[in-house]
Amino acid sequence: MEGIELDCIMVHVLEAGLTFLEANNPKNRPSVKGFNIINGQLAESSDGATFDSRNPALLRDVLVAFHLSTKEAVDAALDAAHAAFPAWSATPAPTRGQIIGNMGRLLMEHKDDLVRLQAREIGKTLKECGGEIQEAIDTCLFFQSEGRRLYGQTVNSELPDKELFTYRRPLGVCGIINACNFPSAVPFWKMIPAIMCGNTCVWKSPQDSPLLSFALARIMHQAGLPDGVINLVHGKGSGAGQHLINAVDEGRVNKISFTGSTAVGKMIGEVCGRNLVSCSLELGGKNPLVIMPSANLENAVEGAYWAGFGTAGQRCTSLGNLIIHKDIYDEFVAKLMDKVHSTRIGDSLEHEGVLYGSMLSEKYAKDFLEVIQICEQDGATKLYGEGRITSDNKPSGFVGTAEDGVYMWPHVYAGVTEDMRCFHEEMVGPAITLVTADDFDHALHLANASPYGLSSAIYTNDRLEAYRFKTGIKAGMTGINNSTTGAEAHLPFRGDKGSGKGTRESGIWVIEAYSYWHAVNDELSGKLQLAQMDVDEIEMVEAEVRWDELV
Ligand code: UN1
Repeated sequence: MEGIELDCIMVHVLEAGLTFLEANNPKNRPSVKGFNIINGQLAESSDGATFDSRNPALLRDVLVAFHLSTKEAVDAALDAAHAAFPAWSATPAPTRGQIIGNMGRLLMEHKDDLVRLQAREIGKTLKECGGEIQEAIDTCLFFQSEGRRLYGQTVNSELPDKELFTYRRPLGVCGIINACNFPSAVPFWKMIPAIMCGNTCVWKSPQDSPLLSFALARIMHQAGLPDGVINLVHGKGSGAGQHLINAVDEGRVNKISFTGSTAVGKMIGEVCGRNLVSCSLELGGKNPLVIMPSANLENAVEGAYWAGFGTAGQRCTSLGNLIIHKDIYDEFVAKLMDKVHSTRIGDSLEHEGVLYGSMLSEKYAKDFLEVIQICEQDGATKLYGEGRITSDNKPSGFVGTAEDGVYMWPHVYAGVTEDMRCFHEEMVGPAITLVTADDFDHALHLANASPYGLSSAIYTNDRLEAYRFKTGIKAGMTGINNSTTGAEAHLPFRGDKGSGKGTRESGIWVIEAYSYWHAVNDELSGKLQLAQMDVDEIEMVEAEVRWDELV
């Protein structure tokens, strides 16, 4: 294991099936190779091509090499999921729930190791990784008992001696594709309800968090999950991910659940649509946050700052347009900029108290630097931010050696108006755009003016304004006197407009996404009774109402 320092979780994962790639690996090359998990077994992709998982906060820390899965590998995963489906869907739902409960308990047991592994693989802070693993645990605990419900209904028949019932049935094999910004909570949001309903899954791990995905899949199997119920394939979107989407056209996938960009989501929606296959699409956002004069400005500054720069702005719920009423604009922006100037940035594995760490990967960093150029092209005024942090170009709050990883300055652009591209474009990274509103109606109009509709928020102490905002906004989620981020694991999650279509994630609502209603009628009369036609006719009784007698 030369050249790589192994965390405790790495040892667990190693025992669970990573192998030495090379005896004498050159410096900064991974010393171990990870595998797909197909039918519960470690599997190699057929041509052996690999890609590295690299710590974006410490680029010389290359964790493990993973397979770039081929079409054959994805097909093998689909075969295993299809083969496992009959027995798993016939397993009593409370038993399925029990296994899910075991997963939650194992996540609790390994929480500290998983938090460190996640922080190391995607550069998110330990605090945020802790919150995220907890979200995965909460999801397991919620669906453990849902396995004891999964209720259907009894429905009264219009005919005598006949009973009607509804049952929830699983859809079949689900293709799961998630992004690396929430690499534990989001795949659990998808796969836990999927398997609770009796489906089986092929999970394409995010290309920037394959090791964490591998560890999570191992834990799922340790919890007692039968082989083939969840099959894990690694690779890139254009490779393994695309093979999985193509399998929809081949009639081999019954559901796709995707979290990622709106462009890819639209493509997936087209493929699923033409095959009449159900899909859940959780896509981008340009989440608005409105500040009204009656708000507690200190509280509002905290919320806006966290929404914009927590997770280095890489949540799909991160703040996009900060819409500030003109009467408090100067005061609010002065307070906000004080906080922005003091932002502590660095690797949370090395330094305490950082607000955010590195970008999720070098690719996220490159895309961010490209997209913020739009702000300047549009003529927005830059209040703060100098692109990538280097030793010669760093904010005072940066800690560590900048060149070790991919770190960004926080960026604030002012003077943004509805006619600018940067008002409408999602910018994944630490950048917010400031927009001035003349009054409440204008603020609400601006909040609805982007093509997205994921999260939204307003700070106000006027109850009527809060009411008018929550009834007038077109978004999947709304915070009142709160930031745009921070959805809980048992409330419906997903957006509208360009942010997504279809059913919700989380809570009881997600069950609709992974089951269909089966209506069953049971004719007990021993004869054919025709619905609508053999129903007794009820004659109305002619009765004269004597109104004068009633008064
Ligand atoms: C995401 O960014 O895809 O509400 C998920 C939140 C988190 C989940 C974000 N609980 O910000």
